[in-house]
Amino acid sequence: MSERLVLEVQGMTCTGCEQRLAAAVRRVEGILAATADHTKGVLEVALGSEADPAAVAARVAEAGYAVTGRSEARS
Ligand SMILES: [Cu+2]
Repeated sequence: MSERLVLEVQGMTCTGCEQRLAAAVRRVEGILAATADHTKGVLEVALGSEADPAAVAARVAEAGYAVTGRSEARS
C-alpha cells in the first residue's frame, strides 16, 4: 500500500535541483519513490505506510527548497 503525495515546491531552477531534491527525499524513512519537476515546481512522492508526510516537507526545507502547497492525490 502506498499513498501518493504531491507537493508544490519553490526554488528548483534546473534538472540538477530535481535530482538533488528527489535524492534527499528518497532518504526519508518509508519513502518508496520521489520525482521532482522543476518546470512545474512539483515534487511527487510515494509514501509507504510508515512514512510521515511532515518528514518529507522537513527534508525539502533542509535541502534548501520551500514547500508552498500540497495536494494528496487519490490512489
Ligand atoms: Cu538547479
